[in-house]
Formats: sequence, C-alpha cells, structure tokens
Amino acid sequence: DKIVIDKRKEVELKKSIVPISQLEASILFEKTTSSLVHKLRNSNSGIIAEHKRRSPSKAVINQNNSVFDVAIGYENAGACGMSVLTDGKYFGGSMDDLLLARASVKLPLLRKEFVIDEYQILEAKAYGADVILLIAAILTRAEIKALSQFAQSLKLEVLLEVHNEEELQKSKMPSLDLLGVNNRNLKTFTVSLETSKTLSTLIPNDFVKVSESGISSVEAIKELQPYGFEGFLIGENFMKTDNPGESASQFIK
Ligand code: IGP
Repeated sequence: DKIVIDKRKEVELKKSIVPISQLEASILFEKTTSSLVHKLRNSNSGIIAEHKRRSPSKAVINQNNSVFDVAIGYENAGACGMSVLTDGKYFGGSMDDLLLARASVKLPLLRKEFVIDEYQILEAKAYGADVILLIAAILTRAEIKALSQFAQSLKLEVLLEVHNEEELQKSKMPSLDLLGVNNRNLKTFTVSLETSKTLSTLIPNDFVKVSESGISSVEAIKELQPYGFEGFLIGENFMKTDNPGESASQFIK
C-alpha cells in the first residue's frame, strides 16, 4: 500500500528530528482528555464534524476557511466531536490544523490519520487529540492490539474503522472504544450506506457504532439510527460550503 510506505518514511524522518521526549514535554501531554464516547452517548446530535480540505477522490473541497473558524462553527452548531485530517499529501492537512483546532474548542478531537506507529499516537496526544483512528484495512490484528492498548494507556480513545466483515472479525477486541463503518470503498471511492447497515448487526453493543462518509442528509441519519449507530462522521457535506459551521448548524438544529 502506497500510503503506508509514505507514512513509514514520514514517521522515521520525524522521529529523527523530534524525539519522543520532546512530544512528552508538550503542555498538552498533561491535559485531561475528553471522551467522545461520553459525548455521543449523552447528547443528541451524534455528529462528528470533519475538517477536510481535499481528498484523493476530490481535489478541492475547501480552500478558504480557516481551521479555527471551522472548529468554532462546528462547536457552536452542537457537534459532539471534531475530526481533523492531519495527513498533508493526500488530504492537505497538518499537525498545525490539529493544534489550532485544540486551541479553539473544547470538543473531543479525533486525529484523522493513517496511524501505523506509536510515535503518531504520542504526537496526537502532544497536539491535543482525544481520540485516534485505526484503520483495519492497513493493520494486522497484532498491530491493532498493540496500537490501541498504547493509545488507551495515554487515555486516548480509539476509533477502529472497518469496511467489510473480514476486517471487522479480525479487529474485534476490548481495547477499542468506537467502531466505525466506512461507507466509502477506499479503492473505488464509491459510497453506500448499505455498508453500515449490513455490518451493524455484527458489531457488539459494547462499542459505540459510528457511520462514516457519504452522509449528506438528515434523512440518512434517521435511516441509520435504527441500526444502532450513535455517531455520524461528516466531512465533505459541510466543508464544501462557504460556511461549514453554519451548514452543520442547519443540519443539527
Ligand atoms: C468523512 P465524507 O464523505 O463525509 O467527507 O467522509 C470521513 O468519513 C472520511 O474523510 C474518512 C477518511 C477515512 C479519510 C473516513 N475514513 C480514513 C481519511 C482516512
């Protein structure tokens, strides 16, 4: 996988210039994290709103809004959490985006990244994240176990993303907090909410179920709720508009 090779390179380069001791020295490293699980279970919007400038499937989504305006807009709209893409090459994001989001809002923050190494988890913590993403498609069961336990030891929550039954069966373990079903096929980019519906029955109830990608209407959420989904990760639908926060507030109201 091209992206995993890129990430290994990126992590090795970063390790050589920003040692772990420096990440651990960040004042954010001492901050108590806030729970996305708690937010999703105790408020009604269920929305995890994403900051996303572009993606491999769409070259331009948003070039104009600053991350702090988007973050504040999402918080005011009543989102339960915010997802911040930190990958630069494919999504135009950065660690600075995460830091600025952290400085702007109290919402639980998800570092949206292709995590393959503990270093990225320490980095997430040092830049103010509350939750990390692990993607089953690019990790072995042993890697998911080691990375999720490491994240939890730092009081970060873990959202594990799957796209099919095989990935789900491979990944089920107690060290995960949220289980996300990605409606987008990462190879073909086609989106179908049926993916969430089909996999929902196979997800044990001890995980908070999150439906990710391609959600563009309140009706879609109403359709997914009966399948046990409590979290809805939405990016493009908000970010493609001139005012993502305002779009989220109309969606949530
Ligand atoms: C958001 P959308 O279709 O609302 O913009 O999707 C989110 O689910 C998507 O960005 C995403 C993603 C990922 C991005 C889901 N899993 C893994 C990068 C890596």
